[in-house]
Amino acid sequence: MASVSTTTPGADWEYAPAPESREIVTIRPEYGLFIDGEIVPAASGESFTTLNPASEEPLASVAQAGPADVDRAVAAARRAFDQTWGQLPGRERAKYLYRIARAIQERAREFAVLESLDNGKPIKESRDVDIPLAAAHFFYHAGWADKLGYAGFGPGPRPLGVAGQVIPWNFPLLMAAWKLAPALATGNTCVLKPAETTPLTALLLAEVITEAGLPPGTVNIITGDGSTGAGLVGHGGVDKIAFTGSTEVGKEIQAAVAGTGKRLTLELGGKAANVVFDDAPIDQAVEGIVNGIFFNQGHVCCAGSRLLVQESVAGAVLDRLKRRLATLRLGDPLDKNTDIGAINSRPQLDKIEGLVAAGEAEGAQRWSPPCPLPARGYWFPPTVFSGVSQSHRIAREEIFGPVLSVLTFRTPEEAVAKANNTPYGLSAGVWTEKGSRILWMAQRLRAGVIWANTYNRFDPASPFGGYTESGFGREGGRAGLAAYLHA
Ligand code: TAP
Repeated sequence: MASVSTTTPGADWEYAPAPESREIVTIRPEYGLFIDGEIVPAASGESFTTLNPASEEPLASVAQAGPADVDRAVAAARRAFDQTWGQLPGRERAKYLYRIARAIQERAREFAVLESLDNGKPIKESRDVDIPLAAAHFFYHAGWADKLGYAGFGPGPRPLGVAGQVIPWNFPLLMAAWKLAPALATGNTCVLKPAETTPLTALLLAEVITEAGLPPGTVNIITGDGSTGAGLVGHGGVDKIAFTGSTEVGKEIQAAVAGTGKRLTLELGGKAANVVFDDAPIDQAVEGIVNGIFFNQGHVCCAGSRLLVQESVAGAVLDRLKRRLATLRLGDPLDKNTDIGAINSRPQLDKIEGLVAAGEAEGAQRWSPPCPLPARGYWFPPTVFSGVSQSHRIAREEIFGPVLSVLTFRTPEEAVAKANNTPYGLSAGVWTEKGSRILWMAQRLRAGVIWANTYNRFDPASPFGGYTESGFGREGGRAGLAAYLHA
């Protein structure tokens, strides 16, 4: 594994560093809450610090919203629903959403650099995946806003009202777009709570929303920790809760919302199987395995964290996988050559280290390519466990890091049984040259999304969501609109 920080230009065909400039981003020392179209301090005056996980450098101080701020934000969203945004026809709402989409595109580089600084993800991912997809979600939903009456929801589908939305840190701007775009397209107003470790791109989005001229209160962004999220979930003025995050918190939210009449969608964790048959094109499958688990440092709910490989090709697949992993470059997230960036936070790094230690203690074989880690910041090398059995914790629990557990199978039936042996049901991958086998597998795998001969492909037109402990409800496509409309 090459480390960007140790490269010598010209030697051994190493890459020279190609850092993206952070000049394009102006990070203010302090950020307030975005409520009723204005930036305001938290009523309590409390704040917290958001860090660059690649260097542990403090980036900014951010307001910590408490109950009084949640109240203000929900009241502002209610007024906008009753008096302005909620009264607009779909064709007018669409114009605002198109404006937001175009502004994200125009400021894409700024958003990408800020996302990589605050989250630790490589610039090539924020630049090529997160930001373009966030813009695509606004474009896609802008197109729906004036066509809802023809989408099979009856002649005059009605919005729910005020949506309370809580999102995680792994795709901060993209998750904000997944939540806001369908809610706004269908005529709802929003109170969004970003994750504590990654609030900055949501606050830049507040600037875009202001410039796009949305009526004050249509979108409110309240930063804070889990207690802010819990306050929003429990607020009596909210009609719908949309949550993306861990299964553990999702269960708490489901219990809190039960019996209140609030509508709820939960997008939770996963432990996906990426199934490679012996007739798969091995080189493409290896690329798919790498993309499946090492994209975004494995901080991906639908990550292909369990590789199920047919026994007859297991040795060949593992050899090629290891050779490929030795070429991945870990280091400075702002370097355009970087494949693997920083782990988002100290607690997440602790969680990964704890589960990896459990994997070793339970007898699985751990392997990583030679990989010097930067001295400061939160880092974990790409790691592969072989000899994993289904009962191992690393085969059952979501690690949410760059750690792959490899299991084998002999028959398609065994592959299905092992793939489905999980409390989760978010995603799966199938690698085979036979179309009939893809369909056979897709009918039997219990997962919301199944990729065939590819992995981690996202499109706003394609509904995304899970079963069982991965949650319920869909985001994207026509199904995603339904989550914000009265049935
Ligand atoms: P969580 O700890 O569940 O946090 C998610 C969000 O909820 C954060 O904004 C968090 O605030 C907030 N929160 C924490 N406790 C809360 C409570 N009691 N009530 C309301 N809100 C609360 O998850 P995470 O560690 O940020 O994200 C990783 C998890 O998200 C993984 O399990 C991953 O699989 C899942 N995820 C799922 C999907 C989909 S689409 N299924 C997509 C991305 C991620 P703080 O940040 O301040 O803690």
